[in-house]
Amino acid sequence: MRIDQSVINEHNQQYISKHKDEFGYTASRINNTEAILEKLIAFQIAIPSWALGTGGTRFGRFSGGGEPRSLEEKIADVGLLHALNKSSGSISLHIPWDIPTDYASIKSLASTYGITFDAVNSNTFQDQPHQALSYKFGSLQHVDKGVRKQAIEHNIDVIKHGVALGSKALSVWLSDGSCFPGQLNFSNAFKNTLESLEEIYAALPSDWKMYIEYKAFEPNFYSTTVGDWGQSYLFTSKLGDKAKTLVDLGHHLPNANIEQIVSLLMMENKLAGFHFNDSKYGDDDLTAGSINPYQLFLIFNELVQGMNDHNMSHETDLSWMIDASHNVKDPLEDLMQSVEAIKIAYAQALLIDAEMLKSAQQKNDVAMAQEILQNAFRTDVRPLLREARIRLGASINPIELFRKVKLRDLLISERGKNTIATGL
Ligand code: LRH
Ligand code: MN
Repeated sequence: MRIDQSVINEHNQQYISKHKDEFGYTASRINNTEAILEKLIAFQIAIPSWALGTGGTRFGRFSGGGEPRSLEEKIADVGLLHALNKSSGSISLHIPWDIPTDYASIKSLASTYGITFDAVNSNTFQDQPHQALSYKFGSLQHVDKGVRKQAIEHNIDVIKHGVALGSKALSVWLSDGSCFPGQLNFSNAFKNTLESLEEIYAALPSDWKMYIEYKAFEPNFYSTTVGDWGQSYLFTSKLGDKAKTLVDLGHHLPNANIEQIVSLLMMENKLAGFHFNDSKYGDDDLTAGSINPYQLFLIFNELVQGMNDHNMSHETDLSWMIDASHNVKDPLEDLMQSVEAIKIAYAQALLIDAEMLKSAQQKNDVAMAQEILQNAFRTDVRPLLREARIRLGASINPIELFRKVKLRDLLISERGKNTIATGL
């Protein structure tokens, strides 16, 4: 499914004059408008290949129809998102949910949509048909060397798929852990996992990274072998410079201070990037910024300061990815809202006067420090995002256009009402 540029331009026409007023007003109140626009235009967020269909829970799944039936249709859906917001310029694949059959045709198809391939994800949290050994009691941690070997080989296979597609990172999330006291020897599980990760690390091409994603619980409910940022940091520090910690916002225990974790991982140059989403309780995988937009803003405050302090490229030095699951929203609308919320938090963080904040902190002027942050957070930056989209040839209002041209209905007429996408 492709949307014609003329349809986007025609739809934008009706909003241009109102936008010019709002953009003019916003630009008149901030002193680095063009610098912020340049950064917003360059800021691309990878879309998870496993979140283009309706998710669900063990209690039920309510499909919305028109879901992608193949990797080709998933790339087309990311292409549609990118045409509408010009901010979703890459896809993150999950193997074996999205094994490319023909690398060349997949790459050329993706390039026709302006899509590249971000990190590739391995999967040793499910047993595949015809799999010799089960991951029921873990994979890289497993007491059985044969199971660990099988999981190591899978990760090395995933690297091969990624190399063929032009990806530059392997993303490893391990569900490994235990559900009951006494079930697992924690230090043996750690050592087995480290030894296994070392074999995978050794197979990484020289210009690749390995992301180690931590998670507090689920599917194991007593211990998780990579259960928090400290454990992930322990692994990445022992593995080497190519190993970094991936922060999935939903993988923390309640009230964890994620912005502090981000600040320290950046200080150690051990932050890989993010799986953006939001949550109220557990790994809810809700729309980014839908529950706690202030936390997302505070995380971007640490990111912008950290990237500037370490002279990092905002565009390429960290991996910006979404990880969501859609139970009640249209997957594409949900992803467009997440991209918008992430870029709003980024733009607000770019408004923060870092020098003024540092001087307030040096003077322990707590109230002023909060004033500086909240002035930025309470600034409506949406005119800046719209201006960036217009300059990129995208839609001023992606979701409204998605609905106006009935894209979901068109996808249903093309693919059917009951198609099920691989993934979560
Ligand atoms: C685990 C996780 C991980 C993925 C999976 C799809 O909860 O966040 O990033 O592999 O979701
Ligand atoms: Mn994740």
